[in-house]
Amino acid sequence: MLNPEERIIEVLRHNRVDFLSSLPCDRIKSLLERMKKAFFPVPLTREEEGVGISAGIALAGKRPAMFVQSSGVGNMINALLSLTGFYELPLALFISHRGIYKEGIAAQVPMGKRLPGILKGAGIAYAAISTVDDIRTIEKKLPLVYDKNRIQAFLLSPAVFEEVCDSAAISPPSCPVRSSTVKDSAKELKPLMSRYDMIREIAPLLDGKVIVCNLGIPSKELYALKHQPSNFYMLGSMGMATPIGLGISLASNREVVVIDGDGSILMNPGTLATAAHLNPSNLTIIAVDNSSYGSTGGQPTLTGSCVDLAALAQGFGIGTVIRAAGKKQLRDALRERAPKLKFIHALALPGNAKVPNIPLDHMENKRQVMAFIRGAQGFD
Ligand SMILES: Cc1ncc(C[n+]2csc(CCOP(=O)(O)OP(=O)(O)O)c2C)c(N)n1
Repeated sequence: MLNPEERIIEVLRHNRVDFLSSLPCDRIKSLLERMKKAFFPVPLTREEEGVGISAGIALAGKRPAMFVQSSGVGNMINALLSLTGFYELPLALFISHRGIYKEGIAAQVPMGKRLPGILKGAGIAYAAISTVDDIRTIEKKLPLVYDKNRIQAFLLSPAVFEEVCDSAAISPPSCPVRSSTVKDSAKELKPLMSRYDMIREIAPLLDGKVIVCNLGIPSKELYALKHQPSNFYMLGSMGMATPIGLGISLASNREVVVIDGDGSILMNPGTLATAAHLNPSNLTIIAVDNSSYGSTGGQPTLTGSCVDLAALAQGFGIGTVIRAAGKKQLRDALRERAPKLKFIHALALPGNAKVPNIPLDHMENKRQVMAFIRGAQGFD
């Protein structure tokens, strides 16, 4: 007889789930530990990035699932609606539902109690898994997630795992020794080109690659300068360009280039740590740093005052970090062969080009990108 954790793993296996992103909850700790061995694990720094990574995985035709705590749903809602829901991508959400059963932490109660109402209000389908018998509901509903491109939440009561929760030993973290001085290798560079000029400069090098572009004017500029069916013009979900690119790079063998922005990276910086940890060799992140929220009127971001994005990327553990400002520097940075993940800190002047809206429906954009990725020699 399988225990509840083994049964859930079996259901996921049966439904050919490929990638499992998670952020821990004490009540599902042994389930999470077991799952690390059964599926490709994506450890998250914040639940929202998992939505972006899962979207990328789904765009590559694979099957994502997430395991998070109920409090984490509060960190995901915009991305769930404006990315997963808007683009009709599949996502199975397994939520450790705190605050409703033998809860010892009072702060879990407000979110836990309101979670069904929050999901209902957001139009996200959910099913309560309150007893071991309810695992049958997962068996029934999970296939529809991937067949019908739906978001489906399963609210896992701690009661389900009461008997087995403490059984698995958690693998301990490694604690590296660090040097006490931080190397400062950066030459002094100043921005020379606008975002538009930068995209024009690198456009010939983007051929045949999957491009995930930051929302707003960057996407419009890319469309005007170099539309190709493998460009994904992100809408709505600010901060998700790098996670989406990371997801595609993990789930396909296509070369992926993310054109991100300083404001967006500052919104979701932890995803650089996730990217550094997973370290895909087919991913390049270009951080176009114009020290401003260009798309909303050019308000200053904190890269103009105190934050150094290259140092941030290095601090998060990305091995290849290149700073670029001039035309040749930028092209060379993109051409440079890196053993693994590459991060280009592209110093840009503020300002937007006058470019029209993108005359491409978002579902058509999704269809084209998915067809392009499918055309690659994938992992099937
Ligand atoms: C969650 C959320 N907050 C705010 C916005 C409004 N918004 C859209 S684009 C943008 C600026 C993005 O700035 P950056 O990533 O630096 O790119 P840039 O336009 O400067 O190239 C903002 C604030 C949004 N779409 N979503």
